[in-house]
Amino acid sequence: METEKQIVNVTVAGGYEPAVVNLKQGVPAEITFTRTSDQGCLDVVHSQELNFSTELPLNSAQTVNVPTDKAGEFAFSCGMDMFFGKVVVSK
Ligand SMILES: [Cu+2]
Repeated sequence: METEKQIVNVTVAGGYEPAVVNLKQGVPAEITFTRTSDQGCLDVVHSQELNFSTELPLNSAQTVNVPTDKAGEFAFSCGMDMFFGKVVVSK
């Protein structure tokens, strides 16, 4: 059986676009963040709940793996917790 993978691109420019990422439970997922603006303080994106933290060099796509074993809503934010997005994992 072929394993499918969910790949979501999020643009980071004064916030997260899209700010809500919908994922299916149990299917491996990754989010690719690309920061395209120097606006704000979004050079780090992290999530305690999703267990990732990564620097976002300008105009450089950075991919993180996102666990989808548990359904629910999980926040991610900039390094200073000023800008927020969320991942919604559902069946
Ligand atoms: Cu910030």
